[in-house]
Amino acid sequence: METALENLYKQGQVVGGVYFGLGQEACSCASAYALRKDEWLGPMIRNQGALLVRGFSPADIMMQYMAKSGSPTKGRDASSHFGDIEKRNVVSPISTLGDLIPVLAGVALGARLQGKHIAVMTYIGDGGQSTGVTYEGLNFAAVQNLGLVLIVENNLWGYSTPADMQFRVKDLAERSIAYGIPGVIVDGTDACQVYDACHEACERARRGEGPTLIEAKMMRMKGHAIHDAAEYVPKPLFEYWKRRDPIARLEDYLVNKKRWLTPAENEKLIAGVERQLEADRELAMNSPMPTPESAAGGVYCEPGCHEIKPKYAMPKSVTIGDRGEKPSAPKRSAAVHMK
Ligand SMILES: Cc1ncc(C[n+]2csc(CCOP(=O)(O)OP(=O)(O)O)c2C)c(N)n1
Ligand SMILES: [Mg+2]
Repeated sequence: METALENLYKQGQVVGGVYFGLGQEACSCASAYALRKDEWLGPMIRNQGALLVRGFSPADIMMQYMAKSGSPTKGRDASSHFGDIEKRNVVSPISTLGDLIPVLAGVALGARLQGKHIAVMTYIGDGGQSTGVTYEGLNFAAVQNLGLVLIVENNLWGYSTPADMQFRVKDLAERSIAYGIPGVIVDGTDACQVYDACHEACERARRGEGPTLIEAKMMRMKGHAIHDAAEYVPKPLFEYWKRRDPIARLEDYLVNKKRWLTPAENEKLIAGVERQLEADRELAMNSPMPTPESAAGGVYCEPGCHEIKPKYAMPKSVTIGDRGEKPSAPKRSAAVHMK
């Protein structure tokens, strides 16, 4: 899909830039699969894969980039700022890095007030994790014992800043110790590892045991966005990580290692995806732009526009000090593990 977006951009069909998650597909997609349908995702710009997993179509994403009237924001934004709080439980990305973290913690708190422990998931980059709001949001989730799964996407670059100019610790998962929560390191190019760690973190969240920080190590295989040729990245780094391409790895796992897919089934699968992408691209290309008269609509709140109803039950009142632990919950130990 992202390759199709790149082509649409080069054909002058895209309004604005295009952001890519190439090299990060395993992290983005496998993590989202660990969530249940009634749980919540807060994607960032590199998580277009997660949007597909949550049920958006490639046409939705293409039309959003092309600012078409059929796009999720009806042409009001030309990249990633859309979600779906009604059906898909997706919170719209917030550009100020880190700000999604307290929002998702708030979603988990809201669910708990309705009597349900749910898992909520969001992402932050190696650059964005330095922000103050990351600390505030994750610390809040930790002390409130909220089911936040925070995936730190360590893709070695924050725009043109290399990771070693962003932090001094060896592994970003070490940060979990200071929050008093579990920290896990995964190879972000291995879909199975990502899924296992996220599944385990979601299960903790559902048991009411609080947040988990997962550091996924991988590499941003393009520039920050399409305008950035990434000439500051040493070439051997690309070569090293190209050999660890997440899609090729999963394909090798399914076809050669496990033999769960025959080569013929795999070809059929790929052909089916290509066909869908082509159909979605046609649909997006042929869709109209918004009419000029509609430009002011849907920009400011209209009556009923932000009505947020309880999804799980009517909220209960809470007593001070109630952080969601069940009376039978095991006592949390001070020691924190890192895997
Ligand atoms: C608080 C804040 N500071 C700066 C920016 C501008 N900005 C947007 S993306 C980006 C780089 C982010 O790097 P990283 O967090 O590593 O994410 P990646 O792009 O690698 O996925 C910057 C500096 C921003 N959006 N918000
Ligand atoms: Mg980064």
